[in-house]
Amino acid sequence: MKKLLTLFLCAGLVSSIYAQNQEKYRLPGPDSGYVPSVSNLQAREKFQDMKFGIFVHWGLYSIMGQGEWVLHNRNINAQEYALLANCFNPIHFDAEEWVDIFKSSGARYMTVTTRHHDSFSLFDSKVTEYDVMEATPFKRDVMKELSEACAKKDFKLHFYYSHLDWTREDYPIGWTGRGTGRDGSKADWDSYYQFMNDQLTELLTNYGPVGSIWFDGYWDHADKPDFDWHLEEQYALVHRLQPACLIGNNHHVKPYAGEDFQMFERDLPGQNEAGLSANSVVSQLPLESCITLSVGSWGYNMTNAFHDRDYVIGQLVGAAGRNANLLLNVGPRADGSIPAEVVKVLGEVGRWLEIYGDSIFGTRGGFVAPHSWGVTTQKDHRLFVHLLKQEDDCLYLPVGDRKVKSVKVMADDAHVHFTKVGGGILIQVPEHEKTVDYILEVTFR
Ligand code: H79
Repeated sequence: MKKLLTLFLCAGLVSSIYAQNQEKYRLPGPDSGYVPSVSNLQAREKFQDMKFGIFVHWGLYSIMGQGEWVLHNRNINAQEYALLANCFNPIHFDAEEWVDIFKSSGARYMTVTTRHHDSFSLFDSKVTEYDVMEATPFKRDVMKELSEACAKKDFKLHFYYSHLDWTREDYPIGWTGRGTGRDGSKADWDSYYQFMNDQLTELLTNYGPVGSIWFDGYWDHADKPDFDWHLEEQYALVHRLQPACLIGNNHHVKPYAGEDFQMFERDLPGQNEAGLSANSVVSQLPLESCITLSVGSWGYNMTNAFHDRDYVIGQLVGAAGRNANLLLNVGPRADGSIPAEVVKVLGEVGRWLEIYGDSIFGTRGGFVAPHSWGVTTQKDHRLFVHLLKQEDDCLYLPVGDRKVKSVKVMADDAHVHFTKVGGGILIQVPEHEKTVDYILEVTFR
């Protein structure tokens, strides 16, 4: 509890520093002249149509089974931690099997950690020895195998890339990773920036089309108004290499020029339940909410419980109704296997989507804003009303002048009675068994 309180206080403090300093940052502002390419704009639409992706946190930390922040949380010496690489030999890793499991959930893409805050690279990188090829007995390029499996199975591949680093001495030490035994005087921004850009070049050159680069860690320097991440030049590099690749940055503040989508960590857009979105306005960019399936952990955690099917469906629908994708995180074990509980929940969500996917995929947030009873999604001339919590037998829908042709229960196509009232329609919600999401389909003429 004390820990939680400290984190909240800390987050609050950092948030207010953010708010004060965001304008002062030497970062590309909204007028810096970024014009997305046509292919990028098309990719944004396709991205929004996909609606559901799987986030994968996998790395050396998976061996310890205490989440991906273990190096920071336990103040482990980074050189000692690096010895975990000797034990990274995931004999059960099968890229095609992963993709099959992820696809069984109905998801359309995956975003995988190519390199997290601990600095270890899960791909063949020529600019560091701390990668899967040189530092581990495994010596297989995980990203290569995933990119081939994704291409084969028509699944889109996105890359997570950490801006912050808890091992390299050229990284200027920030809020986190202060107990990993580094010599802070060796910080060398030019060297670190070059390293990141070289790795991004590898990632965007060697693995076919990359759906997005998902940056994380910007907040590590939230207390320094003058800290310059040189995002503009880096974003330009990404777009030069792959113009259609979407850039997102998990900075928890309003998007900067050069970014193509906006993410919300552990939150649906417009909410701030996790306390990380206080300064995050909801922009006009495509949106993505990320949550964990394991309760409270991204990287594999041996002791955590898992959320269930209804939780995931509620979040997926809640995101879609707020015009956002859901990125659901899975933390595979160090041996490459995915816990049976995860496989089970993914399959259950997939079976639900087989029936109700038409109300999710290819939709945008409905013109009826989220209410206490649930949300709406829309596609062409149809509005899907997702009753996540039924409060009344009657439901008022403010549809304005639109001419309603029919209202049906999505599950069985049964017609539902409705009457026109001022500014909308009053729907008589049929009696039904309790369900996570009772969907009514309103068709307009
Ligand atoms: O990769 C996963 C996490 O490891 C990483 N992002 C997801 C996708 C992440 N972990 N924690 N956070 C992001 C939240 C950051 C919290 C912060 Fe703070 C609160 C940043 C600023 C305030 C605590 C205090 C950490 C730094 C200062």
